[in-house]
Amino acid sequence: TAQQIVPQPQQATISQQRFTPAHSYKISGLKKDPTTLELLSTIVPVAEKGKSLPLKVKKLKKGEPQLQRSGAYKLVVTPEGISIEANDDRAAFYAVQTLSQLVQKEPNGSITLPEASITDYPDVAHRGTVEGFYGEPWSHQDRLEQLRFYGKLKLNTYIYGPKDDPYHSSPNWRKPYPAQEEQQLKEVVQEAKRNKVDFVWAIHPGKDIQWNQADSAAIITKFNQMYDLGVRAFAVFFDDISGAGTDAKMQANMLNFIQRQFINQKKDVAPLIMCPTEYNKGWANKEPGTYLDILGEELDPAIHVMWTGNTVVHDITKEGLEWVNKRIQRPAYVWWNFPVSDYVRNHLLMGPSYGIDTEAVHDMSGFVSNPMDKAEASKVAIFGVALYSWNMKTYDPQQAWEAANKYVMPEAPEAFRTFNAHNSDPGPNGHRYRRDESVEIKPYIETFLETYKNGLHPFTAEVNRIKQEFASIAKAPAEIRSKSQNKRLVEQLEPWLLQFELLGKAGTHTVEMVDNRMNLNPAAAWANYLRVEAVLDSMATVDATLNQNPYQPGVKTGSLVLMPFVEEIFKITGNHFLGGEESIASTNSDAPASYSQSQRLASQPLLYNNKGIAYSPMLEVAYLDGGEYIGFKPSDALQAKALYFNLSNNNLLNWGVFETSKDGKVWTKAEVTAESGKGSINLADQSIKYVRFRNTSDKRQNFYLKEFRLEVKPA
Ligand code: LTM
Repeated sequence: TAQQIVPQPQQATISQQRFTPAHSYKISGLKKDPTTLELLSTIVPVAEKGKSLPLKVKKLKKGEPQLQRSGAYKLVVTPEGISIEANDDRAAFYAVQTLSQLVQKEPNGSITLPEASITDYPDVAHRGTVEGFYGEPWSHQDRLEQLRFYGKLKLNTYIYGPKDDPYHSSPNWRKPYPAQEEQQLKEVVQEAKRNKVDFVWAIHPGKDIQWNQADSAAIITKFNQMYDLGVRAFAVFFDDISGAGTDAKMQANMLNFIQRQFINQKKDVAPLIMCPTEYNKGWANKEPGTYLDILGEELDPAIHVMWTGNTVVHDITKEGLEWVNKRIQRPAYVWWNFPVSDYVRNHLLMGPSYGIDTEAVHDMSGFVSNPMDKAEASKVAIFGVALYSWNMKTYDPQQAWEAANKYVMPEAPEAFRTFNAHNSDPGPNGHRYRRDESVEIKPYIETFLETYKNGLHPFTAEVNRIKQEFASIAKAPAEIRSKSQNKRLVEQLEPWLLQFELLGKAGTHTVEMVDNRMNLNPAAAWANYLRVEAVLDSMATVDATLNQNPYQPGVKTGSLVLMPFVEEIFKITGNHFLGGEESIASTNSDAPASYSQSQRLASQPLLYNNKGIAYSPMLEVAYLDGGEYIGFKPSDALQAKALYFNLSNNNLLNWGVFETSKDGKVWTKAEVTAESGKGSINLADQSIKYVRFRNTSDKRQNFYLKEFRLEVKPA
C-alpha cells in the first residue's frame, strides 16, 4: 500500500495483486543522467534488443503548482510498461526510488510489481540535515553513507557546518583546505550529486570577522575555492558569537554583497542561506526595529534565514514560526536541534522525531535536522524528518519511528526498538529539553514501585511485564551486535549497548529480589540484593571509564524511568536489610550547590567527581547581566580548596570581580590574575563558604563558560 512507501507519496493507487513483467524493459529518456539509469538497471531487468516493455522517462507536463517543484514526478506501472514523468533530474531519480520500493525480487531472480499510479511532490522545498554540532565532525565514510541514505528517502539537503572544523569557523575560515581535506570534500560533493542532494558549504566567520573589504573578499575567495571543488550551494552562519560580528546591519550588508558578487554572478548556484545570531525566540531582542527586523528589511529577499524555534533546542510550532516570519519577512528555514547531543554527550537520542508541527507547511522554506556526532545512530531521527518534510499531513511520529527501527536495523528490528525505546531522553540539561522514554513500561513501573513502597507484593501482571522487559533489555545488545550488518552503527552504540545489557541484568535481579522478599524468602532476596549491587558497580565503572569527554562524561541509559526504578528499589531494600539511611549508596544531598541568579546559567547542570564540582561547559555564548553572578556554595561537609576558571574574555577583570564570603552576606574581593579570562584562586582560608564571580558593570557582559570549577576536599 501507499503507506509502505517511504516517504509516503502524496497520491497513490497501488493494486494488491502483483504481476511478473513479460519481458525486460527498454529504457528511454534517461541518457543524460547515468546515475539514475544505473540505479534503474539494478531494479528492473533491462534489455537493449529483442522483445521488451517500454520504460519511458519524459518531462512532466506543467500542472498544479506543486508539480512544478523540484522532485515532483508521476509514476505509472502497468503490465504494458512503466511511465515516468519528471519535473527535473532529481524527480526522475525519486520516481526510480519509489519504483525500487514497489519491486519485489523473487527467489528465482525474477521480479514482481503491482499496478500503480503515483503522483508525488515534496511539501517542503529543502529537506535534510545540517552537520552543525560541536565535537568531533562526522568521518568521511559517515558522510558518504549519509548521502546515500538521503537519496533513498528523498532528502535533498546536506548543510556542511561542523563547529569543530577550523576551516569552516575560526581560526582558519579565511584559508583554503589542506589537500587531503579538499580531496575528501570533493568526493562528498560528488556523492551528493549522485544522490540529488544539494551539498551546502557553510562558513562561520563571526568570531573574528572585520567588517571591511578584505574580509568580504576573503569569504568570496573561500567560496570560489569551494565552487572549484564542485560546491553549488552556500551558507553563512553567525550563531554562537559575541562582539562586533553580531551587528545585524553589517551582517546584512555583507550577505547582500555576497549575493550580488557571488551568487548572482554564478548562474548555477542555489540561494544563499544564513544563520542569524539571534536564531531563537528566547534570545531575540523583542523591541521593534532591532536585530531580526533589520535582517527582515535589509537582507536580499532571496536569502534564507535559519531558525531553531522558541529556544535553542525546542519543538517547532506554527505559532513560533509565524512570530519570526513576520520579523524576518520570509518563511524561516528551520534548523531543528534534534537529535543533536553535543549538550548531553553521555546520552543517545534514539526516540521518535516528535514535536514538529504538521500544520506548518506554509511557514517554512526548509527543514533540516542537526544530528548527533554519531551519524549512523542519527538515522532513526532523520528518517522521521524525511517523512515529515515530504508529506506533513500524513506524518505520524510513532509510526515513523516504528518504521525507522526496521529500516535502519532490518536484521534485528525488535532488539533495536527495545534499545531505542529506553535511550531517548537527554536527561536534565541547560536547554531544559526533555523527551519521552520507556513509555510503554512506565505505567507498570509506577504501579510496581507504589505497591512495594507501601510494603505490599506487586501484582503478577506488573511483575511479569517488567521481568519480560528487563529480559529483552539484557538480550538486545548481543542480538544487535551479532545480527546487524551495520558495523559502524554498532560501533557508535557500543558503550551504550554495554551499559544497556547491565541495566537488563540489574533490572532482572531487582524484580526477583522484590518477589523473593515479598514471598518471605529473605535469603534469596539477599542474594539478589548482592547481585544488583555488583551490577550497579559495573555500571558505575562503565560510566567512569567510557566516553570520558570533558562536557558530560560517561554513559547513561534508561535514565528517565528504568535506572531510577532500579536505584530506588535497591535503596528501599537496602534499608530493609541493613537498616538506617547509612546503608544507602551516596546520594547527592550533600553535594555542593551552584550559586547563581543568572537566568541563562541557572539551569546549566553541574558535574561532580571526587575532585570537585564544575559547571558543565557551555557551547553557546554565556552572559551575566549587570550585578549578576555565578558561583558555588559547597555544603558543610566539604572544604573549598581552589577555583579554576576559563571564561575566554580578555576584559574579564575590567567588568567583574571574584569574591569570597563566610556567610553569603559580607563579601571580600579575591585577588586574581587572569590571562584571556583564564586563571585560578587559592582558597586556603577554611572559613570560606562561598565563592562567586560578579558582573560589577551595569551592562550585560558576554563570555564563554569553558571552565568554572571548584576543587574541594572533605571538611
Ligand atoms: O543551534 C545553533 C544554531 N547553533 C548551535 C549548534 O551548533 C549546536 O549544535 C546546538 C545544540 O547544542 N546549539 C547551538 O547553539
